[in-house]
Amino acid sequence: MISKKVAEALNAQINKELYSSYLYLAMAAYCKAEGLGGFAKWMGVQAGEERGHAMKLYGYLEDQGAKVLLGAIAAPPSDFGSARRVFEETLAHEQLITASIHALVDLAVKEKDYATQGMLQWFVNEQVEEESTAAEVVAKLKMVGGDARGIFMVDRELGARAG
Ligand code: OFO
Repeated sequence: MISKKVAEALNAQINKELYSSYLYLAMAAYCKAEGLGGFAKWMGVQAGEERGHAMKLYGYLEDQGAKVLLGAIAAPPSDFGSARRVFEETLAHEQLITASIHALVDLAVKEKDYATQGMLQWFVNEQVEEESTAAEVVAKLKMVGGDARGIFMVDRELGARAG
């Protein structure tokens, strides 16, 4: 059994993960409209992964006999300015999520909730990967600048993401 405080915080994190999914879906729609099918594919797969993160927390709350409470999901932006901005915003968003996960770990430690600490470790590790992947794409896009051929190549590479 987990405390009310921890259950509330995990429910709030479910909302953040679902917003992440919604944000990446909005980015997918933007990229597709800009003719960047590979970027759109990558973002679509990412949106699915974020839903998976929400469901991991959902399942954990259920396993702990806590009630899942779903709140309203905020509307994401629809215009991101450029392909590079898309990934800069992705990186900034993932950094926010990392801070949010770390705050959850702090709470679980404070509450002496060992099971939640263990469950959250997966998210701590996942965030290292999420930030590193986004930073790598930002670096590539900085390198190619406005060069259409370079963007085309990054688009092809992102389009190869399985999912
Ligand atoms: Fe992108 O890791 Fe969940 O939110």
